[in-house]
Amino acid sequence: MKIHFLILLGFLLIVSFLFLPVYAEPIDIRATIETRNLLTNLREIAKKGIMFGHQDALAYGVNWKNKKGRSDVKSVVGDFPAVVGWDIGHLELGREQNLDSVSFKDMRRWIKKVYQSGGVNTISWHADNPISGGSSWETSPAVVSILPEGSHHHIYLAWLDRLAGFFLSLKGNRGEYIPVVFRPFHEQTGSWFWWGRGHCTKEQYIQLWQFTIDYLTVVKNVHNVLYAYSTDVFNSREEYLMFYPGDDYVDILGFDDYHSIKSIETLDVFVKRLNMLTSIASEKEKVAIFSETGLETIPDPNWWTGVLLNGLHKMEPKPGIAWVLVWRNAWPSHHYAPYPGHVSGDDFKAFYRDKKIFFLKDIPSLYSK
Ligand code: BMA
Repeated sequence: MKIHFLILLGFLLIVSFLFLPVYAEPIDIRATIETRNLLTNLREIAKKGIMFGHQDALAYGVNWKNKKGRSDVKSVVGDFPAVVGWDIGHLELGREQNLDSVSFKDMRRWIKKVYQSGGVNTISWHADNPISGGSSWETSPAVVSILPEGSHHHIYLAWLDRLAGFFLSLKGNRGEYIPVVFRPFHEQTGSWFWWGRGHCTKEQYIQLWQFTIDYLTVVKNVHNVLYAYSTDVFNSREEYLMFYPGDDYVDILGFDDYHSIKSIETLDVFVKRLNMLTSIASEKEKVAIFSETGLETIPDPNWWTGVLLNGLHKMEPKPGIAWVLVWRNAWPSHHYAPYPGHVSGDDFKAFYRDKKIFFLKDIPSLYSK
């Protein structure tokens, strides 16, 4: 009797272990528990469906700004995006507002709100050119000068000190740090940013990436950040990995694509890219994301289900991507999510109802086990 009981117990234990999620280890070995849980939960989510994200979702929308509890996505479907993107461009300069006039004080508040409701905060960085003082799009050579041996390295250190101060200022009610996904030096396979292709060598890019992460984690003790490597469009595995800083320096793999999702005509290119991304991510045991996309002003009334969802459904699950994020709703001629009365509103509601697409109400809190 006793032996049978022990065998049964052993069997049950083995079965329950098989169904437990495998805990993902962030590259920062000192990552906080909430940050670890976030990575593990992103991995689990990607096996089940895709979260919807929107840049600056809570800060403003088309024809409004800074209204408590408002979001264009919420106004259309009655639910918030599960992922909210923010940009910290100009934080490096010590400014109070980012390059799109969002105050960092408000951003901090919204990041907390998203965290408390269980969603994800992802942060991009349209940093100014540290040498010329121009914008991110001012491409005179700069990377080489901010590396440890470079003439402007001290300036870059001051920038990172400000970033670290911001990350460490993100705290929940128990005083715990709020985890965020940081996606620096993005779209590097394109050549429009000063850190992009043609404006620095692959080695310099990688050195900048690795230095940035080592400095934030080791020197500044920032342990609430997951790091996302996010290219622009790419047509081969080699091109995707062109600037890859190594498995020890990346938690999440993504890409931005505003091209192949324009219409159904190029859907196969889109699906091919998604499949390349998820293959690389699953090989490397990293989480995959579709870090930025969208059709500016969404003039096609069926774009959400006809193009975006259509492509996402065709992706081979290996697992898939944890989220898809569309860019900001800045003004009437520059927006990527619908608002009330929008021509794509009904189709967006159909996209919202899809079982594989998760908005905030569909996800558990991603910060606990
Ligand atoms: C671009 C545009 C710009 C904006 C930048 C950073 O795609 O939306 O207006 O300043 O992103 O958010």
